[in-house]
Amino acid sequence: MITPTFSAEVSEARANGSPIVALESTIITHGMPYPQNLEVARKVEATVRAEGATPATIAVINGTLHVGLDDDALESLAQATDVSKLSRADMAFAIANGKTGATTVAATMIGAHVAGIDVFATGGIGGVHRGAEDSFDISADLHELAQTPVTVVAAGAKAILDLPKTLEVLETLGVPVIAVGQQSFPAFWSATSDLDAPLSADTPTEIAAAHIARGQLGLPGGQLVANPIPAASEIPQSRIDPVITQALSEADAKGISGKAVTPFLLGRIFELTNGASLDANIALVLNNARLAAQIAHEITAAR
Ligand code: PSU
Ligand code: MN
Repeated sequence: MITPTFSAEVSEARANGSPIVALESTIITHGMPYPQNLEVARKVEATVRAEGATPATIAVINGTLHVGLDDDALESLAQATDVSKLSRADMAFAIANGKTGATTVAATMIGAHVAGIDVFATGGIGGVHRGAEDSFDISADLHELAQTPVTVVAAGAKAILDLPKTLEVLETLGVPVIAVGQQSFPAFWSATSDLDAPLSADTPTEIAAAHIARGQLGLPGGQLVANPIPAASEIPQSRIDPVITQALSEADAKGISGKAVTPFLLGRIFELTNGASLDANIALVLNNARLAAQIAHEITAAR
C-alpha cells in the first residue's frame, strides 16, 4: 500500500479519530483562475475547520501522495501553470515517476480511501458530456463513484454536461444520488433542474447512516450527495444556458477534446459571464464543504 504524506493537522485528526474532509486539487489548478483559486482553497479549508472537522486537500507532488497540504504547497499549486490533471488512469504513473499533479474527483476519492477518509467535498463532479454518443466522453468520476467507498458532496453535476445521461449512468453503475432538502437534481450554478434526483435527504444524519449501511452491505462504491447552491448565489438556468451553449460550440470549433474539455468550458463560461460563474462556483463549494464536515461528524459519531 502507498503511504501518503499527511499534513500535521491531518495526522493529528487521524490519531484522535476526529472527522476529516477530503478536498480535491484540480478545482485549484484547472477549475479557477489565480489568485481566486488560492483564496477559495483557503476559504474551503477554513469552512471545514469552522465546522470542527479537518481539511485534507489531496495532490501528488514530486511523486508523493499528499493528504493535507500546508499553505506553501497550496500556494505553489495555485500559481503553477504546468501541473497535470490526474484522474484514476494517471495517478499511479505520476506517483511512480516522481511527477506532480492535481487530483480530479476520481483521483481524490482514491487518495481519500487510501487515507481512510469517508467524505469529500467539491464543486461539481464530472459526468456524461453533451454529445457523448459521438465523443464517448464520460468522466471517470462516475466509475469511481461506483467502486470507491467515499461520499462525495457536490452541487450536482456541472450544467455543461448532459444531466439526464449522467443520472442514467449513475443509476446503471448503482451509485446513490441524494439531493439535499429537495427532490430536484441541482445543476451546479442553478439550485434546481427539471430532473428529479432518485433519492433525497434533509439531514447529514441520514446521509451518514446511508454511507455506513452501504459498507455494512459490503457494497463497493460511494454516494453522490447533490447539495443545491444557496438560492441567493444561483445563476438561473435561463441565464447560464445560452452561455453554456456558446462555450460548447467554441470548444467544438476549436477541436478541444479529452481532459482539456472541462477546464476550457469553465474558463470560457467565466469570461462570458464576467466572473459571475466563478462567484457562484465559490458559494457552492463553501456550502458543500460545510455539509461535508457535518456528514463527517455524523459518520464519526455513529462509528
Ligand atoms: N468541479 C468544479 N471545478 C472543476 C472540477 C469539478 O467546480 O474544475 C474538475 C473536477 O476535478 C472533476 C473534473 O473531477 O473537473 C472532471 O473532469 P473530466 O470531465 O475531464 O473528467
Ligand atoms: Mn472527459
